[in-house]
Amino acid sequence: MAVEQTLILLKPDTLQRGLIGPVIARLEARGLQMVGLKMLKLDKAKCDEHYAHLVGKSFYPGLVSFMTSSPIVALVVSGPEAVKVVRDMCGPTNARNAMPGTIRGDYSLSTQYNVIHASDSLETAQKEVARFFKKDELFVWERTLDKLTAAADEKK
Ligand code: IDP
Ligand code: MG
Repeated sequence: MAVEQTLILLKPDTLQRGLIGPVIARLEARGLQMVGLKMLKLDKAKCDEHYAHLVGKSFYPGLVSFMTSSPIVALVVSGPEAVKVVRDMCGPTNARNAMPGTIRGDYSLSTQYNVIHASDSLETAQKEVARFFKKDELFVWERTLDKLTAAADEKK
């Protein structure tokens, strides 16, 4: 079971609706580890690069104006099979088809305003992580708090 990193974008609708915290809480509660976390504003060039597979679609101009309308939050999370795990947590693109319990299924009724982007394959994840994060913005860290707590609390 491979430990993977995947890229997540919390879209402008998530910021506007005050749902950044609840969405991140779900990722953390699932056991995924935060490796990178920042707020940024997408520009058209970056949007064209990120959504290259959609340039030319009739909805694309609307998607660009949505994605560049407010800041977004970009995250890299890590965990066992994280790419598939996070995609499954998101649910399908059209949130009306997403099951309750998924992020899109619980927070959206829209195809476009669907709260979250997540990389769709390991290969895409590697490209997308590098698109949004420099190496020194990624932190690979150990869950040491349990060990530290046990050691600290032993001292009377
Ligand atoms: P994904 O986000 O589930 O991977 P993609 O097909 O890669 O879906 O599309 C990227 C984003 O473009 C979607 O999350 C959604 O915001 C938007 N989008 C995709 N299809 C449509 C559409 O038919 N109408 C409006 N927006 C769309
Ligand atoms: Mg996609």
